[in-house]
Amino acid sequence: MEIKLKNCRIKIVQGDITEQTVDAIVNAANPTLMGGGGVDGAIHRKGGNKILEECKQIRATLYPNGLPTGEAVITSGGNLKAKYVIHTVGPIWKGGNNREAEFLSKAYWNSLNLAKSRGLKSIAFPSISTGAYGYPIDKASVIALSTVKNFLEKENGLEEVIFVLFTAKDFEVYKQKASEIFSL
Ligand code: AR6
Repeated sequence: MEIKLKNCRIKIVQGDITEQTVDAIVNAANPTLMGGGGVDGAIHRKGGNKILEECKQIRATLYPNGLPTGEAVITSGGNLKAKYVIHTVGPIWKGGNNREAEFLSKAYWNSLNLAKSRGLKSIAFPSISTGAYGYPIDKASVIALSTVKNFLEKENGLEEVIFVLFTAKDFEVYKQKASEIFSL
C-alpha cells in the first residue's frame, strides 16, 4: 500500500525491517540500548558490533541512566543495508491510563525529527511497543499512522516513510487503519 502526502511517499509493507534499503531504520529498543529480543535483537545481530559500541558510547556520554521512553538517538547501520539506526524506546502497555499514547507518539515524532535534522530522506519503522511491550496493535497503529501524518503535514524534507510489519495480521490492521486515517 502506498500513500502520497505532499512530497513524501508513505508505504505499508510486510517484511523484515533489517532488510530495508533506506537511510535509517528505527529500532524498538529498551532504555539500556544494549540490545534485547524482537526487532532489537534482529537489528543488533545483523548490524554487528559497531552498533552496540556506538550505543555504549551514547550511554557513557549522553544517557548514563538510560534512554528515556519516547526519546530517540542515532547510530550508524553497521553491516545493515540501512545507513543509520535510530533507536527509540516505546512505552510498556499498562492498560492505557499511564500516558502510553503520548509516549508512543513521542517515540515516532522524535525519530522523524532526528531523521529530518540529519538531512535523511527515507526512514522505516517497525510497530513500536506492540511486541514484548504489549501495546494493542489496533490502538498503536492509529498512533503510528497519525503521528507520521501530522509530522509530514508540518515538516518538509522526508521523501519516504515505510511501515514494516512483521506479521500478516499486523499488516492487515495497518492497511485498514491507514485507509481510515488518510480517507482513502
Ligand atoms: N522486522 C520488523 N518487525 C519485527 C521484526 C523484524 N525483523 N522482529 C520483530 N518485529 P518488539 P517492543 C515486530 O518486541 O514491543 C525488545 O526485547 C514484532 O512482531 O521487538 O517495542 C527490546 O529490547 C512486533 O510487532 O518491541 C525491548 O526490551 C514489533 O516488531 C522490548 O523488546 C515490536 O516488537 C521492546 O518491546
